[in-house]
Amino acid sequence: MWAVRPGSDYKLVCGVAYTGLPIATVISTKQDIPMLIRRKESKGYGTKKMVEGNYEEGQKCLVIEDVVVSGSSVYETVETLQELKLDARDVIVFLDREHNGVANLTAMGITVTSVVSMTELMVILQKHNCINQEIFESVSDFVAACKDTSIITRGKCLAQNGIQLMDCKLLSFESRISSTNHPLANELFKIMSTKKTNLCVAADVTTSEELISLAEKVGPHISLLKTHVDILVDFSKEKVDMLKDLAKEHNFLLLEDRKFGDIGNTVASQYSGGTFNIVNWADLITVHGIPGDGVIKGLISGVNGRHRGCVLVSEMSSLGALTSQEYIKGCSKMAENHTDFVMGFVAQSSVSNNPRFIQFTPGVQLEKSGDGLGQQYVTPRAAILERGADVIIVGRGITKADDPVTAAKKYQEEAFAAYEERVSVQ
Ligand code: S5P
Repeated sequence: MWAVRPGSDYKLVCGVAYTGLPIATVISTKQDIPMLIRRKESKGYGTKKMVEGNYEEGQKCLVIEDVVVSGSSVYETVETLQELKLDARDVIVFLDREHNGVANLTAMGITVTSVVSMTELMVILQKHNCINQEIFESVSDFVAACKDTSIITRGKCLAQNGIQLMDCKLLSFESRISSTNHPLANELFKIMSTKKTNLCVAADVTTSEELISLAEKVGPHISLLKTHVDILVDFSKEKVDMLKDLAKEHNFLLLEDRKFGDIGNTVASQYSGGTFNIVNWADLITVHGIPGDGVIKGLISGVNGRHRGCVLVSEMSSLGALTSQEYIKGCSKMAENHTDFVMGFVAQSSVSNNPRFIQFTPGVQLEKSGDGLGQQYVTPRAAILERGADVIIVGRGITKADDPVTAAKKYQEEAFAAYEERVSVQ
């Protein structure tokens, strides 16, 4: 295999999991070239963690595989290596099964050389009386009949794994700006694109001092800060003004997670009055769809010309949530009827294919799968690539971390990389 390699000066080799790995290991040790391993598992891993080994950007890497059929496995490996900015365009395989894999890969700019093709192998085996004419002919017929293969790219792969991502999820935030006339949806799409963050931190802390300190620290890494002001023991207008200043300074929006869920008349008073006077300072609020249209109408009555919006809680992250499919559909309909105020959904799946609506997904953590009180977690990558989240909402994964800034940065990077991966799907 080494003898038929397509080029020279390889600084790395990488086997395609799994059968390519022992071959690559032998070549690596014999030729004294460092080896990389690309994991096959994709769930929950960022691109960087998919590859084990030491490498530097721009290094030339030879990809090694035993058999090429459609070329999909080879392509997946090459794609990951190229995402890490490695020069991975050359591939050696032992056997070309002649199912169009080499042509498929060539069309993607990849050079493949093989030791033998299936036809050549049959000729050799026949010459040495290892197979009879009947087998020779049936294999030849099979090879001739099975040329119709194509490379499975990530988009097709998502579909094949039963992951239903609606079309609007393949659009970039930038391109979705034109789909909405909601000023805050517009602003959020812009913040996410320019600041390169689709992270919302759930600031579930109990004192204003902690809240301000957290907002100061994570401000540069977030597009939204979500609050539960009724958890604070010392809510005050001065502290809220400080929070608003920080939001302006670091360019993020404020989402008060009040989950309004009463009749229109009551929510109108809760929104623009009482201790918290939420309409005065929160750009966005969360609302339950249970009461029906009236809840939205009641809230809108308190807005008085300010730029405000709401997010409908249509599906919850907690175990045993009663948010049925019928309820979810009802929320989508309610949103379509009030596009001037509703800018998206809190949801665990894509509930609308309208690109104007932004999906906020809570229940996201890198470490844990639950909290013992019903919360259920998925990774940022799964939330974005499998569940269709546009924005991930992360609370304790950041607020309880030893270093919330490092944690926020990590969630920001993982979530934005997953979003970029999603929109690059063809
Ligand atoms: O379904 C939901 C909806 C929301 S808004 N599940 C949730 O967990 N939330 C909120 O997201 C919840 O109120 C909390 O503020 C945050 C999740 O926090 P974490 O610490 O579990 O990440």
